[in-house]
Amino acid sequence: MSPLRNAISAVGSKVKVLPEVARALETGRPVVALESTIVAHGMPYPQNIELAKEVSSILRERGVIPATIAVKDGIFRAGLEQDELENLAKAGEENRAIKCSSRDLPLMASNITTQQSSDETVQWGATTVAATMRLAHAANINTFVTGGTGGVHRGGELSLDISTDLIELSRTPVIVVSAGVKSILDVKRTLEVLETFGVPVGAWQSDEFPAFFSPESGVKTPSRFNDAMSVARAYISGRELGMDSGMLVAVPNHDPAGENVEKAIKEALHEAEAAGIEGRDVTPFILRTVNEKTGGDSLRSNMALVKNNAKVGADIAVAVSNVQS
Ligand code: PSU
Ligand code: MN
Repeated sequence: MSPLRNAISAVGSKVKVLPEVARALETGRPVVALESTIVAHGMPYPQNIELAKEVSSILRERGVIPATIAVKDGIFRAGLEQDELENLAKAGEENRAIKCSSRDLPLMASNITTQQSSDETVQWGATTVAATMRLAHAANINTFVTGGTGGVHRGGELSLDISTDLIELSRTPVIVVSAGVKSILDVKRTLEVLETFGVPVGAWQSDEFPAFFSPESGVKTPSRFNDAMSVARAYISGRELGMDSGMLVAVPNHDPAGENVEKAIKEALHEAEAAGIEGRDVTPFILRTVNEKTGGDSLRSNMALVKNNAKVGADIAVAVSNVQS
């Protein structure tokens, strides 16, 4: 073995897959990846663990095996044990988890200190949509359910604050099921960038691209997906053509709390700007502030939309496994 190959196996660049998930993948049963940023940083404890359990049940009821993606003690993971998930759910508030995007994966695997991981108490890399896609693909999982993906931030044409999620969608063949991108982002420019990067994007049973809390963004969707089988066929066609891009399936959230949340988001955006909050800290700040302002409505609505996405994602994962077999 060459020295480089030796080094690669020594740092464990492979994903450690939970036995239940590995068995499902070997036998062609559907698996859905779930991200860990939403658990560690996207929602407070204990609502985050409640939601993780409910999402798992929704998937299992439909014959789908859940696989939460994360980095634990420098090891890439697909599928967590129940006690590990509990540990992750408390890790955000206890500063034991850092937000881990694609570029952080190799650094975390070799314990390289980054700006946010200099603290020795860090055990978890909570993976964003981008990092989750990357590890899901490495583990051979093709469908991934989340809440919202990142995108082009407002003013992004000057700040260049554009989420790696969009780059990853262009180069990693995983179907991402989300409620669209938040209205704190620039929805129009996000869709422009996805078009430039050649990413198939569609709204689920709607002609409008959804804006996370609300089904309405005022922007028409580039495509419309009417059923899980058509998503699965489109995905397989892309793979057969040798295309590496993922796909974005945006599911409208019809939870009634939406309006109230929209107003709070606008206020929180002004506050973030006034406080000089930038870059990767913007999303967690906005989510926290909006939840306080809406007396919990945004959290409830966020939980509802993830569960809704899980139902759609489960059907898509089943359809992909049927097309493949
Ligand atoms: N949207 C939410 N909650 C979240 C995120 C998005 O409602 O926690 C997270 C996701 O993990 C997403 C990431 O991938 O924020 C995008 O961060 P950034 O813009 O720094 O790339
Ligand atoms: Mn960013």
